[in-house]
Amino acid sequence: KLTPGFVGADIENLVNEAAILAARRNQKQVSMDEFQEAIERVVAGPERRSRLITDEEKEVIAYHEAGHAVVQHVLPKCDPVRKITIVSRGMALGYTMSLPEDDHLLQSRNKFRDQLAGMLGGRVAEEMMFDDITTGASNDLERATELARKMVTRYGMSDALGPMTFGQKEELVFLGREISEQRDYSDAVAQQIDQEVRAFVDEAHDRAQQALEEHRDNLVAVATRLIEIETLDSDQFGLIMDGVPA
Ligand code: NHX
Ligand code: ZN
Repeated sequence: KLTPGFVGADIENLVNEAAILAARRNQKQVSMDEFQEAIERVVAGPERRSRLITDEEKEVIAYHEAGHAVVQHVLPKCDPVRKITIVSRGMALGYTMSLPEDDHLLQSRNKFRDQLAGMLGGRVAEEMMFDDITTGASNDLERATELARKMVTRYGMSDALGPMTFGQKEELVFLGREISEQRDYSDAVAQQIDQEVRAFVDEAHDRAQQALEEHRDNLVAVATRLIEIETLDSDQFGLIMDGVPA
């Protein structure tokens, strides 16, 4: 349940990492704690506690992560938040871990809509709290744009363009065709695709904004707690969202 999307090689890597951690801790057995840490290492890289971060940056990171978490908590089709942290790991200055409760073979448009809003929650929180935005959201924006584009071009989820696919599958492009051959639609359709991708991203941005404006108190409470204790598990986060004082 903790490793959705992992391929065999990822799991091999994770078991190996867990074993190394257990050996380093002089344990004779690998316990769940090592597996947990190993999963996060595989997903995001090793913890970097020695990274120097200014107080201003720490505040931005905390609000960014709190933004993801609150939007994901509020929108019904987002996966539950498992962990929020502002401890650096690999490339990331902070991250919000959410995991599906069960394995699904199919995804729906409304689920994608909620997930897109969750991905933009970090950026929107920055906008709301600091009247400025940072480069930090780059990976979120990349993933959101890629998902929105797939919704339009692969899954036929745009009402304007209808149940059609556009462009060849990436795998076919990999097999050595010229890049120019992958486009099997007109300039006019290219413009429509861009417009529809933008519409999904814009809609997600507006829904994230609405959620955070509605739950601004929670946003502040979660970010404030993150600045204090750096990491929240799902229970700690849930209590804050339920209004239970620390
Ligand atoms: C930099 N990193 O590159 C610094 C060190 C906005 C609070 N100057 O969205 O850490 O800005 O919710 C995989 C995963 C690039 C690939 C994360 C490639 C992050 C992560 C840029 C949090 N959490 N951004 C986030 C973040 C950054 C980055 C990644 C990646 C921040 C943000 C990285
Ligand atoms: Zn983010």
